[in-house]
Amino acid sequence: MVMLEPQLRNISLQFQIYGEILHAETCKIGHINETYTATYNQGGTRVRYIHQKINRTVFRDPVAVMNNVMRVTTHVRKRLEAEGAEDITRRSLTVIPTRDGMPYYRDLQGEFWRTFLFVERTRTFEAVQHPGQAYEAGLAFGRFQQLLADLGDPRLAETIPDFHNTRKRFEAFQKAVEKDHYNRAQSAQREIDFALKHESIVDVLLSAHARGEIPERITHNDTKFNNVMLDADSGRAVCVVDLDTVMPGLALYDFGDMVRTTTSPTLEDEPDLSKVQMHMPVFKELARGYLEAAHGFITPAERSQLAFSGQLITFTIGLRFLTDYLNGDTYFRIHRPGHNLDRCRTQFKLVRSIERQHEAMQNHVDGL
Ligand code: GN1
Ligand code: MG
Repeated sequence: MVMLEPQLRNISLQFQIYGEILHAETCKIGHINETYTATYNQGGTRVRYIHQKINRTVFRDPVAVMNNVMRVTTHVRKRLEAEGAEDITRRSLTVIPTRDGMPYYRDLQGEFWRTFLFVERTRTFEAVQHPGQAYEAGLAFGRFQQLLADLGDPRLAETIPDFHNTRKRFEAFQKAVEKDHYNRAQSAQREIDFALKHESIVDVLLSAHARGEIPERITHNDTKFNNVMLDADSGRAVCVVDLDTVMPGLALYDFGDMVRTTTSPTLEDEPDLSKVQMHMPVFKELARGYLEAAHGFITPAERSQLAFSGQLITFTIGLRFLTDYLNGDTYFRIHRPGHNLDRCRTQFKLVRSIERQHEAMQNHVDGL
């Protein structure tokens, strides 16, 4: 058990939680926000909540983030209620308001805190253990898109503008190489060359969207496998979490990040690159799960890019890790020197594996 920081005790008093906080632990999942799991005594029963400090360097407008999160969670809950679904407080996140009814608390340092009901009896995994889990992930994020398809006006705020704009990401990378402020380019020369050679793929989806071939939708934008809560007993997907980047985007970005985070049995920073491989049986299950939920709205143009989206997003995230490495590790939290370069290498290895199997992936998707 981690000692409760006095600061967290103060945070705990700000929200509409009945009972006293017993203890809290940091939750290490995620590279961006600071997350705590807190246990309260409520009428003699232990009830858990999530307290989270929003990273203000990454999310410049936390109020807009929380407006989005409120709209999204409220909408999903209403849709589930209308369907007569059970277990709604596990199937969609519940934001706990502050004592004066706000969706966030701003502390004296100006930091933004928010609180969610903890979703009990679930598990998350950093890597897929068997293809059935990829099916569950595909189904969960496809369903999430489907539930939000009728969200309506106004358009959700772009909490991070140009988040998946690979052209802009590429430009940021070029700038980082040019500056080479930390003298690290030399140690990443192979990765830099790999990135430069791939410039031609960065505009594919952006151009298709600009030509009107691929529509904007409400998408999750951070569909890492560890953002899917699976039921601890049945293994079925219960809900998706990490809603900070839910905003207008392309459905393919979501599918692509699922390919990135499910189809290799390895961690995102796996040092043994020989283990980093796109596994076709997992990809098939992922596509099956996703299309089971998305077949009603996904267009033929989107379908035709499902296989490519995995390559593009894996490349883009690798590029972002590389850029952050060159820029001195200011964005992604690292746990050791060179961590972002390791993450980049793992991503680029996976890109190569996807490229080698592109035809088989494409044939599979075309046949669905
Ligand atoms: C970040 O914090 P986390 O782990 O959910 C990042 C994603 C990356 C991911 C790579 C807001 O997500 O875009 O794909 O790391 N989130 C943000 O692991 O930049
Ligand atoms: Mg995230």
